[in-house]
Parts: sequence; structure tokens; C-alpha cells
Amino acid sequence: MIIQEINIRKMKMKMKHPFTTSFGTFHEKKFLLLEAKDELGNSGWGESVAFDSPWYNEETLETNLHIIRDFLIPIIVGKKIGHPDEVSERFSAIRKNNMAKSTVEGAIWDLYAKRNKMTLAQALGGELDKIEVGISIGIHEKVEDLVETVRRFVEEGYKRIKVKIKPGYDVEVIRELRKQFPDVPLMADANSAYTLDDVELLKQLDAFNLTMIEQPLASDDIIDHATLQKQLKTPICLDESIHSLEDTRKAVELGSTKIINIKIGRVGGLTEAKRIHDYCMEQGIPVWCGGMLESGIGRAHNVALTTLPNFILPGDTAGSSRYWEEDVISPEVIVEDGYITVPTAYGIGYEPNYNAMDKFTVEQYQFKA
Ligand code: OSB
Ligand code: MG
Repeated sequence: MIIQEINIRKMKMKMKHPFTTSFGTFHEKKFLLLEAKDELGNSGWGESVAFDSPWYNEETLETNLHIIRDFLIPIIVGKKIGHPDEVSERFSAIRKNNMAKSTVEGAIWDLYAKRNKMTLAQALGGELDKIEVGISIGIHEKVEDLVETVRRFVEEGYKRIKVKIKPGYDVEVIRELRKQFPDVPLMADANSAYTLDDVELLKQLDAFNLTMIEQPLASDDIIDHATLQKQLKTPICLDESIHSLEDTRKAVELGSTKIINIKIGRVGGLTEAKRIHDYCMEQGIPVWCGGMLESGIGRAHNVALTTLPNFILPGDTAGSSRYWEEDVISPEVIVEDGYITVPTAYGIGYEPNYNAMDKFTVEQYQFKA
């Protein structure tokens, strides 16, 4: 296929409820959508999951726009592409900027699947026709309110509850949740808020039978996490620290992690995500699909990836209505009884909802071969 045209939309969508992590609160999501068109008129969609501030990682939607426009588009527009795996190969001349790369690569995967009359899940080698869904719950000022939020989502059928923690909002919060929900699969995500000085505190979490603790230490660390894991019973899951298969291999060999959170954007796209998945499967390391508060386009990519066989643990890809009054795809992503049914239409399997998209578009750019 030949990529003839790329359209980029800068989007702004208000979140239904603010979402608070140890590094900040999201009230709205600003992000990029990218459409790639081939010479036959097929179109594929990708989403940049970078935030508008560099607080999860160093990328932002503006750095993504710069890298996509000035470096990635010139590499692919007007050029012949046999298989989407070739895209990350060509992008390897540019260092990091994984979320920018993933935006373009994701659109080409969708395009490739549509062109070949397959679902994106099939194109990736996925097998499941429905996937188990967990939910990530932000920091609440009052623990009573958190308990009520958790109760609501447990009743809705979510298969695993993840709560955000930070220093001063950790052991007692988890103790209370465990008391209220003795049997619910529960985990905590620290988003890098602790150091090895906190080992004694983190060891107290071993009492609550958590499925895992996600990214307790620095966002660029795999050494201290190995030191910590030796002293914890609770499995550590790395999120921020993993940018590639090579990072994964090193972290697994060091014993820094027993579970991997795969985020397509963070690792530079679906090809690398699949490689990490395959390696982890060989090593007996379970994986799950993380979330970045995506709109429907990014969410659809997460659903497709989660159909691969080593996505053993429920991910963070909740339904559209958990985040948005109105999503940019039709139908929206729906969770029923803790499952998402994998769509059967070709490509990402959801249609762009242009009416909604236009409402939330702030700027548009077009590039032609
Ligand atoms: O660490 O997984 C994370 C949201 C924003 C930034 C980082 C993270 C998260 C979440 C929410 O946990 C995932 C989601 O519901 O999309
Ligand atoms: Mg995380």
C-alpha cells in the first residue's frame, strides 16, 4: 500500500469526572487523532496518547505533532509499505518519541487490516472474542467516597479494581478497601511516587493480598525495583519504566518485575507491543493492557491488542462512558458484566463519529504525497 494522505486533528475533550494520580489531576484531555489514507481510498486511524504536559513521560501532544509532521510523515508519505511491521523499522532511525511513532503506526495497522478485510485483532494474531475489563480509579479526597466509587464499579461487574496511591494515601486506604471488599481482585498504582527509603511502608502492603503494585519507584528505574521486589511478596508490575522489548528483557532478567503493563503508545506502537507480549509469554510473565484515558480510537486499539493470548490479567480499558459524555467512535466501547465484546467489523472495528469529532476538534492539518 502507498500512504497518500495524512490528516491530523488536535482534539480537546472534557472528562466526565476529574481523574487524579500521584502526579496531577486531569480535567480534560487534549490529544491528537491521525488518519492515514492509502491509494485505494481506505482510511486508518491512530491516536496520540501523550498528555498536554510532560508529567507521565517526556512527550506532549505538541512534541508529538512536531515529530510526526517534521520527521515521521516524510518517512512514510508517498512510500510503499508491505506490512505495518516495516513502519517501526523505518522509524527506528529516530530515537524515542514513542507516542508520536505509535500514533502513525497505529493508523497504518488499522489501514492494513481494513485493506486486507480483517479485524485489527486478527491482523495482530488475537484470538479472543471478548475481553475481561478492569478499572483504574483516581485519588479521592475522602476515603468514604473512594469506597463508594469502588462499590459502584464492583457492582457494575469490573473484573479487577486498581486504585492510585501516593505517600500519605496508601496503607490505610488499602486496608479500608480490603476490609470492605475482601474478595475483589485489587491492585495499587503509585506512578513512581516512592523511593527505596519507603521499603518498610511498602512492605506493609503485603498484608492485603494485592494482585500487584504498579510502578512504585522512579519512572526511569529498573535497578531499585529489583531491590524492592526481593523484599516484597506482592508482585511488582512496571508501567513507566518499560519503553521497549529490550527494557522488558532487562527488567525481567534483573527480577525488577513479575508482570508487565503494556501501553501501545509508551512502547512505540503495536509491533513492539506484540513483541513484548510474545517475549513475556515465553518467559511466563503475564501482561495486561494499560490505559491513557484514551478516546474511542485509542481505546479500540487497546481492545484489539488485548485479544492476544498472554493478556491474562484484566486491563484498564474501561467503557467510553466512564470517561466521556460522548465518544468519537460509533458504536462506543461498551462494558457488559465486566467484558468488552471484540468488534467484528474490519480494522479497529468502530467507525469514526464525525459529528462528535468535529465538535471536539481544535485544529486540523493535512499532508499529501
Ligand atoms: O499509570 O496507568 C497509569 C491515567 C493517566 C496516566 C497514567 C495512568 C493512568 C491510569 C488510567 O491509570 C488508565 C485509564 O483508565 O485509561
Ligand atoms: Mg500506571
